[in-house]
Amino acid sequence: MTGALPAGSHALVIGNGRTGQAAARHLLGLGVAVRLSDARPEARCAAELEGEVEFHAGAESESLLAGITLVVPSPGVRADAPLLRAACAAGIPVLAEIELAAHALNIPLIAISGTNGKSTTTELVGAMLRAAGRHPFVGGNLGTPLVLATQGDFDSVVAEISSFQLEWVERFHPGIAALLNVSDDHLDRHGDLENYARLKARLFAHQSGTDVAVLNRDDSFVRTWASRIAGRVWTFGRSPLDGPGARIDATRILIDTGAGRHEIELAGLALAGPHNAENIAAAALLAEAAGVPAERAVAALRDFGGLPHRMETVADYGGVVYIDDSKGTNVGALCKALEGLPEGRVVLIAGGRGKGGDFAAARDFVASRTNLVAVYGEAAGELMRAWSSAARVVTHERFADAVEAAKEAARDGDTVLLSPACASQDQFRDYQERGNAFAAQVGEGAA
Ligand code: UMA
Repeated sequence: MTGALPAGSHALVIGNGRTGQAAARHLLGLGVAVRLSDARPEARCAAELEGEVEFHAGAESESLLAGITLVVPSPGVRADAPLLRAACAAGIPVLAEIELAAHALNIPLIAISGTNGKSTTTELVGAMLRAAGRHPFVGGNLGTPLVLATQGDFDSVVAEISSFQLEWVERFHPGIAALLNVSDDHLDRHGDLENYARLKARLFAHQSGTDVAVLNRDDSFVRTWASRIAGRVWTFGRSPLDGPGARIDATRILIDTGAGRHEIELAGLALAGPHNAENIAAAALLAEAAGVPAERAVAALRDFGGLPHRMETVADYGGVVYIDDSKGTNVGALCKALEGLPEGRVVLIAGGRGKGGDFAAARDFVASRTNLVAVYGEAAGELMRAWSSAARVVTHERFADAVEAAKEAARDGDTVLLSPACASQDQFRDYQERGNAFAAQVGEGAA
């Protein structure tokens, strides 16, 4: 389906979360009749949508498709859900919420994807645009559905885009787009790394020669796409520059896109560690592609404080630093977290709900950096099997007990790191709730 939605359209929006409600409001605004469903029997229609949408809670039967001409699934709905299969079999178009947004937006769109670092990079690009006097919408997977960018007085959009959001796109076309890295994540949903990576590459599918694609040239998966992208490719990495882009070394980032060269000093930035150097390099290139003067971008970077639940120091007492990296929900994020910490022993808390990644890939990092690992939750057994021959691992069913064990084990000079390598939903609503629980529990000892 392309172009405006035909008159008389009747949409089924699946999922009564942030995306579903925003998509429903957006469609109502376009004059489309909306049926909004949620698989949870206890789901309730939001007050502002009551009387406006036809609301269904509970089992998702095919009868929900009766009279429907368009289906908009929330990102949390699996692509192989029976209702979506039935819609496809019946020839009913299925469109992602980000696709609806892109149809309605006529301001520049900067999209950022990757397994790790995309939230930090998205926020940083937003800050750089603001520092240049622009008024961007900053959202997407970050937390605010992209369709909300169509409401409000924005002059540009900076969107964090997940693989879930890219499952049902058709002509989603960011003029500036970045792919930061690809490693095991969401394999429980996408099957294997190839499929997951292919979804991420959809970011660039409709780019043309005037567009800019920012790629990590040191990432073996990402690098392979450079030759298939129609846009101008700018790369970042630690290896020597082989075209326009950014080169990271131990103390600075050299930016050279052909239009001029400048350097960014890394000392003194709140965004510390090798993984953040990559995020900064990508953000600087994206901002330059969007026309932000270099000195404005650097000023925004110097003022940037980092993101909550992303390597956030939440307590520091008794010689022990407590770091909340609850948003690190995959194995790659854990490796980067351990790699980025200064010298010293680490007591690691990991666990929750596994996402099909290979925990053994973090074994060497865990072995060399930790003196204790407290694992918890659904993935505890798998984590124990992956790491116990290389590190001291204790297991607990409940998150709070793992945190307590870590607190008790930590000694003067240690870092207690929550970097779970797993999703939170076995014991929490989301990673924020888990991070807040960690901060509250470790904060108790600070008084
Ligand atoms: N539901 C159904 N049927 C299903 C599946 C879910 O009815 O088959 C219902 C659930 O009962 C629930 C609702 O759908 O009521 C939730 O929908 P959702 O899971 O898509 O959640 P939203 O609140 O719409 O949030 C989504 C993103 N969630 C996911 O991708 C799982 C949010 O990303 C995003 O911030 C938000 O849209 C705004 O764009 C979160 C996330 O975890 C942060 N993302 C993953 C990640 O970063 O790793 C991809």
